[in-house]
Amino acid sequence: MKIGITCYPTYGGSGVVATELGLELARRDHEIHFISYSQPIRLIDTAPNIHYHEVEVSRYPLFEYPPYDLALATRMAEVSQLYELDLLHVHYAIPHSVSAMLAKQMLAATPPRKHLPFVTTLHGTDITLVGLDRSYLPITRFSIEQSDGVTAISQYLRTRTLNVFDIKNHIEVIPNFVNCDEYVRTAGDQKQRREYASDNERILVHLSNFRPVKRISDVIEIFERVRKQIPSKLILIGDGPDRSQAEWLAVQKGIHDHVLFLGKQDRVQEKLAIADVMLLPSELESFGLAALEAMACEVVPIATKAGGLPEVVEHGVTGFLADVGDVDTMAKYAIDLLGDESALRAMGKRAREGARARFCTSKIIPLYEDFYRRVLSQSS
Ligand code: GMT
Repeated sequence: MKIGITCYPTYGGSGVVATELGLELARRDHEIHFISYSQPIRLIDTAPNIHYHEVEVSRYPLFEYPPYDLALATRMAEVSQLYELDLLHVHYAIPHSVSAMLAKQMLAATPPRKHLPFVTTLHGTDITLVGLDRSYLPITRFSIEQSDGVTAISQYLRTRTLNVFDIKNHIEVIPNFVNCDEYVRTAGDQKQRREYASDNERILVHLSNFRPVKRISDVIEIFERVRKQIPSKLILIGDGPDRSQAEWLAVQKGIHDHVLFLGKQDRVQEKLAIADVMLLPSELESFGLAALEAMACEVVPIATKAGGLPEVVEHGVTGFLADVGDVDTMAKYAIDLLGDESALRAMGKRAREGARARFCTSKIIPLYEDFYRRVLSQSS
């Protein structure tokens, strides 16, 4: 198939999933065309069947808000016609599904009249936050209804979308995935540990875009409690609005020397694989891709029971779950586990097995391929 993929090319989880999906589909001999305002950050590997088309948005003094969604729709239509795409797959409803809807209408109305179905994948904040804003809700609902296929990354998000938006579409749940060959703990990675921690120290890790929903201050609070009992370091991967607040909190608590802010990283698997535990105390996660990536690397997630996280992490088996804000309980889980080497390694192995059994690319990518085929056969 020839597939156009649009996503936010930055560090958000939806862009990561979209890019990894495109790369995996390309490995399965599909022709992939990324259409976005900049090259997706994980689009490092290239291949002859992977193309990237930049969307140029013209700046003009009149445009206080440059109309990216219109430029995107135009580029989607151009690329679809030029490369004879079979379908578009957009990640994150706003504004991508609206642009895809416009591109589809333009192509249908303009000779030689091409039929271009589009699939929308819902990731979370496009529904739970942005879609609930009255200024976006009606158009988000409309573009979801107009999609030829809709997928959600967890049961939680599917149910929430159906309830909040009151739409009648079928929403297929296709969970997020991880490449279990790339996200793996190796002996070589363990040598890298020494760059960050001494041999007697444990490593806790957090990976996010440092937005308020991630509750970064809870990460620091948990680590402060852990550090009092277990010699350890905290590695923070990513960047975003709450980073400086977290840095300041670490200084105030006198633990700044043990908290390592690495910023944005290209190959997060190499950093994850040296850690023992991941802290993910989010207010909400419709899936929690970071937890899954950690699990594949035998890193035990300690997360909240929020949203779709219980679909990823099995409490007491592949990780631990606590109430949002309950930093004492999350710290206790970490302290007990980090203090018991054999329990830690056994849970790490179960975490990887959990990831492998349900969320490996080999299991999930064929679900997307089947879904595309169904959309193509139903909408032609
Ligand atoms: O977590 C974020 O703030 C980024 C956001 C996104 O759309 O880029 O992540 C959402 O999609 C990820 C990939 O599907 C999920 O793993 C995250 O759980 C989800 N975030 C939230 O629901 C807050």
